[in-house]
Amino acid sequence: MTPARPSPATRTGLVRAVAWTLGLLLAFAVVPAAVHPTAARADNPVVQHIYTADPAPLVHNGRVYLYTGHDEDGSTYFTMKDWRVWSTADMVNWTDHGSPLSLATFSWASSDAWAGQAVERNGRFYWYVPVKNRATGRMAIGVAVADSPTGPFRDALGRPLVENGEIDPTVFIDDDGQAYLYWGNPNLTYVRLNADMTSYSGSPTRIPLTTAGFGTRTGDPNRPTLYEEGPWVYKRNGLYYMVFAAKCCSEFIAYSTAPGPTGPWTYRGTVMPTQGSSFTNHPGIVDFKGNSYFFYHNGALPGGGGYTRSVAVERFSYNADGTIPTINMTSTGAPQVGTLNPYVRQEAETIAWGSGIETEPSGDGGMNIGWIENGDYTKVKGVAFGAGASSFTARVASATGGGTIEVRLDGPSGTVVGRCGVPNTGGWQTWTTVNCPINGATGTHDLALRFTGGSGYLLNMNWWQFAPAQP
Ligand SMILES: [Ca+2]
Ligand SMILES: [Ca+2]
Repeated sequence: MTPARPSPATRTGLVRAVAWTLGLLLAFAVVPAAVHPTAARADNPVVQHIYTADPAPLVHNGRVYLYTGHDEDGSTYFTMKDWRVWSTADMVNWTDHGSPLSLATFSWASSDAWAGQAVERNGRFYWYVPVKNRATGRMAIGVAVADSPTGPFRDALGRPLVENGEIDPTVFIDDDGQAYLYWGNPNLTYVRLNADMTSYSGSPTRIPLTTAGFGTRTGDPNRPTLYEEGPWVYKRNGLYYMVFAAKCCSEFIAYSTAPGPTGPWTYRGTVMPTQGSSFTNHPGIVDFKGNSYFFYHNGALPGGGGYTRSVAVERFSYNADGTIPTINMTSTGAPQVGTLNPYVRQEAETIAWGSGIETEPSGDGGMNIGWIENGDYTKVKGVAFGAGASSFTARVASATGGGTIEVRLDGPSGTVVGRCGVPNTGGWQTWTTVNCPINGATGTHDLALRFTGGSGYLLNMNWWQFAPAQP
């Protein structure tokens, strides 16, 4: 599908810079050398191979699906053309599901694939996004629908759902089944969605932006409250929460609560202070497997900043009275929940930390990793080998001389437990399966797949799987 291997020069520079930064950090890390010196501890940002922004998590069937925007490499404005989907079962190993929604999905949209949110209802997935309406030149809210959380999504209406020149939709379905769409900058508006999730009843209604409801901003007579944009509405223990980007610029994350979905709102203070070298931030909150998680974005990747952002996540606990504690950005991220099973097929694009790789839609189905050069690697965390693995299988393709997959425990410089050669297969999307013996992989370890070979691109990988040693 990409026979010419177009060189993502900026991206390659980015990931190389990540690797360099990690190397520098490791070089100066005060860690006993005997303790896996190359096991990178960082799990934030969630994605390393592209810039991501405006997180919207959704819990479905034992996974967190993360819907994000996508900042173009080297961007100097909010130049955004598509949205991305990622998912995880353990909060650290994230699977790249590619881009099932883009500006091209909306025939009436011209630009600005900005911050949206997806929700499930009756087995269908509805993704609300702001885009510029070509006909009016104003920002409008579109809705896309799919039968799977990873799409493909199609335009549900062929026109905007609502349009008032404002952005940042959040969607919430109350316990009684009534759904609400909230959005806006500089105003904050809601409308009651019908059960079909693609039409509404009544008129869009403005939420009064009072200082009691949304805090006091000083220095801007046009914006007397802290509310700026990016609302995220949900309900917990009977209390309604509206988390939002506050003040500008730089933004911080604040929140308000209310006894009902339409208010009255009471300002509750800061969730995340201004941090992280992006002048915007954007909240998303879910509970998953007994924990609460706060998603946000910053400029933490090399080359990162206000227009080249990255989504990150922290675990947190509500205070006993339901208030949200102050949450700080970390490079550590959320701890892993559970382990990864190496004895079932795992996608190559399931990654805790990647260096030098890219992803693309695969002719073999789903996504594959590619643009792999000598020394590039992927790492997954917490792989439960148990009594031991006997062999490793990988689905691979190569239009060049191929290379070697080094199977390493704990990190890209960790113990080699196997080496798999990958031959020329006749094309970047001409797939074959390679297999090699494994020795010494027992217990639970991080796993690095490190790629070695000559110059240029070596191979693509779609998936991998270990076989257990016979008892
Ligand atoms: Ca590369
Ligand atoms: Ca795959």
